[in-house]
Amino acid sequence: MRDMVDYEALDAEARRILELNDRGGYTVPTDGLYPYQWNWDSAFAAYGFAQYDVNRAWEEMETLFSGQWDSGMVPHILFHQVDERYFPGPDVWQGIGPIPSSGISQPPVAATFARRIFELAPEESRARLTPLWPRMRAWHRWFLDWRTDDAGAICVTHPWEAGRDNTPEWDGPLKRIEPFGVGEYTRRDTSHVDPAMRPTKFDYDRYIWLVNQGVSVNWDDAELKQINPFRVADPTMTFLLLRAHRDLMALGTALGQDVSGMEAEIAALEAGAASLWNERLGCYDARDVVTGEWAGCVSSASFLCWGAGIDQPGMIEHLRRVNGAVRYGVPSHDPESPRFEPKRYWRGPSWAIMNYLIATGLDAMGKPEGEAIRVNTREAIAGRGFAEYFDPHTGDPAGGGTFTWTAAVWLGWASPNVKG
Ligand code: 9WN
Repeated sequence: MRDMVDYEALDAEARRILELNDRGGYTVPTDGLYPYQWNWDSAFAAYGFAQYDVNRAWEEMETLFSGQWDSGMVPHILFHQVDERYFPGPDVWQGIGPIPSSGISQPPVAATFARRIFELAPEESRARLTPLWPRMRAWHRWFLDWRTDDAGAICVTHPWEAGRDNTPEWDGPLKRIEPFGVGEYTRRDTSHVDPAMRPTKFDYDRYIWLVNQGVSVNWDDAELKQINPFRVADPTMTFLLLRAHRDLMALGTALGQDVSGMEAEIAALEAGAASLWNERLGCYDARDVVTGEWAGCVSSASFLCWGAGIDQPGMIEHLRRVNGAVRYGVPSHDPESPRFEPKRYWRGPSWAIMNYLIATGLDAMGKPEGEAIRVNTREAIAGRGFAEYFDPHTGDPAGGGTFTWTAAVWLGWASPNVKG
């Protein structure tokens, strides 16, 4: 394949996408479909920029943290400039931070990428990272204060918080919600993308209802915890926060910051991660905190365990099985499950960013399976472009195009020209 593909042209295209989506200090995930700054997308963007412009990488992080709330929460969307092409916008969310924002967070990968960027360019990074470190510490603390269950796992309070919006893990908890009072609204996403690749109206009604719940208590964390019926202990958040907390502690040590208490927090997160083991399924799984029921899902989030430093017997066999059932892994949901849909968003498609997180975790644990995921991701992107996600059977591009985080992952990891 190497001989037939012009990888230099793809590297150039990836950079062009980052520049195309650059709005000055922050990037949008893709024009039109997502015209604002998203939290975990931005951390990936920073990693992409860092491959050729470290200053711009830190700028991305600084803009993200400029939206941090007094509580420490860093919102999942920052609405820098109102854009009618996205719903729900700032008027619906009514965030209470320093700049208009949503009211929930997203997977905390910023510290993980801050560490990557710091290691790439320590001299240039030190002064930029120093003021960000306490902000990252406060954000992680907010998760530990407001998003843990009794076992110490990190919970999501809205499907959008996990960044894996319509994954089958949320089906059970969402069914318990009657979305009274949501009324009429106009979705914008389905005017940009084929509705067959997006969440359903059933899902959207409940997404909006949950936003309204937050607004009704002015996003007060304690009150929301009382009234919100959606609380799911989630492998995405738990594994990624555990990874990020290890990275934050390493950075804190390098910077001479006060890291006291962090080891105990890591131990608590490890206990939380262990509590997500579904014995019957033989896999890490999401758990509805309200009912205690397991989701019963082998999903791409289950495979974030290695990144968190956990090597549990049985997990590698699941990975081999699901990847063996498709051409372009890692599928976001088990292809052998009746709920698998190869083109619908988080119910089957493969995502380059998840592949990056899973494969780098495998590499760090000395497992050879990560390299095949990297090659697969490279082939999917080289064959069909920088799509939001891919059909795992055919490699067909799906969702939005010219996608920031797909380009970033290409530049930092999937391209054969990456220096390593
Ligand atoms: C809601 C921007 C975001 C990603 C999420 C992805 C999708 C938003 C949406 O797009 O979610 O946050 O409107 O569908 O699921 O992971 O951060 O790329």
